[in-house]
Amino acid sequence: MSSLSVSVRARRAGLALISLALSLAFVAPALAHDFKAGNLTIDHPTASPTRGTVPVNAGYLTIINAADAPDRLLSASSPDAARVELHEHVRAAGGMMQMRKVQGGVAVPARGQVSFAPGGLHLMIFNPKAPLRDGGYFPITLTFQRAGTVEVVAMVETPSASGHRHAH
Ligand SMILES: [Cu+2]
Repeated sequence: MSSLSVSVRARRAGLALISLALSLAFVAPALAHDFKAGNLTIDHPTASPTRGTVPVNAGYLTIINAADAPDRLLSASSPDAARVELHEHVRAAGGMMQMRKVQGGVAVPARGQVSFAPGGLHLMIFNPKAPLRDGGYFPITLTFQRAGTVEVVAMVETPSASGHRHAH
């Protein structure tokens, strides 16, 4: 049993953010954490720390759908950044990996899941108000076609070594 599992209903997101912040203050970092939006679970959202003066950061998470109907992540935003886009990596001619904005949102299959992870789908965070520091937190708002809007708190941590870095 995870020592920290936070269930968040979208309409109580504000309160839940406060209690999450309080619980996190008393536990070691890098624990799993998750958020609920209807039948969706948003598992362990993270954001990459700011490198130098680069004004973009990547966000990662897994969305698990317990419903018999598919859903779709339409958009993301943050009160602490100019804008957040849904991105994917694609292999271009010549084998180079490039990233591009996802058109039309990201499908979350019925009774399935979709992962945003290094080298694949990711959130692209543009111009955060303040640099993101390892061990910190960053708020992200996700809007789904069916489940509606949910606020999550990403932990700022360096992506695992298995993923390759991407440059802009
Ligand atoms: Cu990107």
